[in-house]
Amino acid sequence: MKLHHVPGARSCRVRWLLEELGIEYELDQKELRDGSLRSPEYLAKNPNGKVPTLEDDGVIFYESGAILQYLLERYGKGRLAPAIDSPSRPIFLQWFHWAEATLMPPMGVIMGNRFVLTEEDRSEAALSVARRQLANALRVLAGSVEGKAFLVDDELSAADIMVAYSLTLAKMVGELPEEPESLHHWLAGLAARPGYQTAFEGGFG
Ligand SMILES: N[C@@H](CCC(=O)N[C@@H](CS)C(=O)NCC(=O)O)C(=O)O
Repeated sequence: MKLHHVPGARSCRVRWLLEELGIEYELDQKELRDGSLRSPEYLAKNPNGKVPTLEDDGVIFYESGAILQYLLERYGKGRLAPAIDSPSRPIFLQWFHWAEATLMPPMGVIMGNRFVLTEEDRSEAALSVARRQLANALRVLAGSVEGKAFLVDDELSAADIMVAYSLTLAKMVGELPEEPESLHHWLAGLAARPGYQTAFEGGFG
């Protein structure tokens, strides 16, 4: 199995899950700005020119959430996700998808307007709307992790991995406020795990 990865990118989610499941993998570590994500060989694997991309058993595919779901279904043996018929399953799915569908869009706008877009394409108005949306999402998350170590039941699930990646990104770029405390407490518990530490090796590249 081969994971195409950039330090600090969403491929950290995949690496973290691989570590937690104890799956052996080869890492193809790339950099955001050296053009390697735009090479014809890489674009043949992922025409979006983004990471993560996973190669396993003759199949090549992308989208961090889809990759996590595939790994759980194929290699999870029931770990890191509530059973399909568990009442916790819908809540697990809710948070799993909330990470990319609700938390990441404002982060994308913030990252774009702070680091990626050219000066003329940047917009203070867009940045301030995205920060309001982020604050709203963080308020929702904070209420759900208050006094808890994990989002679902009392154990680590792939929903924690999906969401904690996004929160780590917000923290790394100074977009995570000091309050509410519950967010920092929840993230610190997850960040103490060896799998998290391996996944985030190299910081944000
Ligand atoms: N929804 C996709 C987003 C993938 C994505 O945007 N990856 C970023 C890094 S976090 C990337 O590779 N950006 C490189 C670029 O746009 O040049 C996923 O979850 O896999």
